[in-house]
Amino acid sequence: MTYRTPLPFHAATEIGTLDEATKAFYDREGYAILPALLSDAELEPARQAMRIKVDQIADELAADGLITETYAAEPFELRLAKIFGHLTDAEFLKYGRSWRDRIPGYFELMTNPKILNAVESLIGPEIFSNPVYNVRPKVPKVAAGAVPWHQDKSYWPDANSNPVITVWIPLVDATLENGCLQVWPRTHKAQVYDFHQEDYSGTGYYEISGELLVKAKRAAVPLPVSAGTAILFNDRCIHMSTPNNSNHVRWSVDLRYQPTDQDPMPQHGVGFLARSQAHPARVATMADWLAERPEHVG
Ligand SMILES: O=C(O)CCC(=O)C(=O)O
Repeated sequence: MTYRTPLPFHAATEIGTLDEATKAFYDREGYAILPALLSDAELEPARQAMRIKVDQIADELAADGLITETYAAEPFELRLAKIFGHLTDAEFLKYGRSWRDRIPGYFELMTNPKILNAVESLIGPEIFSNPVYNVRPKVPKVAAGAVPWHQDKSYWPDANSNPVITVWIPLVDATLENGCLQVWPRTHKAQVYDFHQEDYSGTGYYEISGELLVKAKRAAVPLPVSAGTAILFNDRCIHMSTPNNSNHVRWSVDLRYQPTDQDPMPQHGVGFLARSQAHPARVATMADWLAERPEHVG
């Protein structure tokens, strides 16, 4: 008779922890790829949250007479593409270039232990979830889907918060065609470069300026990855993504984490205590997050 040896508890909870080679790569290149970090089942709560939002948008556009069909039977990757298929960029941008709603599925994703393990291996066990998290529905052909070359830190140049780690995860396979993330390696230890607000897409995204932009195009490393793979980078790493030239939506999230002793950036919203060895009772619950409380104080 054969017996299956169960995984010891600590092994099951430490999935996501970066090995030494990956940490060295991250430190040198400024990004790391964690292939298939999350399973389809682990992505599902976030997908469900996105479906709720898409339902709301479809109902609103139908009520305004802008669409005659809500495409409710279309699959996750196609529905929003169909909804905006004949609408303008401005109509898409009415809902924001990215979304930051408090729908329970997003909290489930942001507190996924594998993600927190990955972050812990870079900054230790006191982890604050930065208020800037984005759900990105990159819809085909909509100019607002493309994100110009930038450093995230240009959005909070005065914040004394370091390091801020982005965990970027696509919910469909991210490809060159649908506009996967692209990075400029080894820029993550640099200063905040000059930037300006771009004026061609209607988004007002920040873009690095001048000669650097020319260099970035030559240095670009595209990172096509499968759904559930995580790409980690910090807020100085220069990155971008191209428009979506496929027929489906390139759904992704970018989540941000930092050590707890850093500026929580209240000017960008309310973050939350995601993990703490020192104060485990203060870690925010779903109810805290929904109520926009940064910690559990009950
Ligand atoms: O998802 C994208 O296309 C761009 C993501 C990005 O710019 C970011 O996470 O800071």
